[in-house]
Amino acid sequence: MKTIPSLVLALLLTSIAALRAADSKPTEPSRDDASWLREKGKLIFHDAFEREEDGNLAKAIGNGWNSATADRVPQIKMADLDGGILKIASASKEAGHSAHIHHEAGFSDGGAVVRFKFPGLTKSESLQLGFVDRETPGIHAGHLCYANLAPGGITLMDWKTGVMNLEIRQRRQPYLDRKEKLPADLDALLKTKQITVPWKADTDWHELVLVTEGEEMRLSLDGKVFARHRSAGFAHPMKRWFSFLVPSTVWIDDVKVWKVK
Ligand SMILES: [Ca+2]
Repeated sequence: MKTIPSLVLALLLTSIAALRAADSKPTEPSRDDASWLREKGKLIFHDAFEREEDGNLAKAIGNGWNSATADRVPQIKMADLDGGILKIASASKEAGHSAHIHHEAGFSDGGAVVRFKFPGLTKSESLQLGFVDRETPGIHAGHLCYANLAPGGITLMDWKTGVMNLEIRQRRQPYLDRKEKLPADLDALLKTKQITVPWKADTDWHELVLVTEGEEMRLSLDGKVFARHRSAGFAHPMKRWFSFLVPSTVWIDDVKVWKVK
């Protein structure tokens, strides 16, 4: 039997070790999550908004969208389909809540690709988007995890094992009500559940990709991973709804939801 020369063997083992190390590292900034979704995933929902809305109420957007806040203010139009764009203008004051628009999703690993822009119609425009599961007990309103795009930064948040976990929420709420500092241990715990990356909002169109893969959530903008965070709640097995929370104004041109697993 021919033996493998020891130098070749050593090189081979070193390259295997290097590959393994690369596998366990966080994903690279060059990672293309839109391609990952297209290549490994199944498209479970697509809306290009090429139609007119039907009134102002919860199902006015059509194509399976639902609004948790529209029926509170039936006289106000919060979702206007115009030229293939969903133009959201929340009546947050009148409705007592940011516009909450959601659609069935249904995946463990996967995500959404959204073309959006801030139209510059109101001050401090922001957009929160993420995943909800109202069928799992122990999570306030089923809020699992979100990305929030605000004028100065983008935040990724695990709410399932963070602020919306019922036990944590119950402990935290009295401090919020009294406008007091949180106890150090609770504050430290909650800090592990989110990450904020500085970002300067503008009024251009952007392609946003928000995915969860195991315990990691990643947000990409215009083809580049912009923020990523690992936290147990991101691995929730059923992202049942995809949802937008809009405090003021935002325009959405296209939404795709993909299931990888
Ligand atoms: Ca469109």
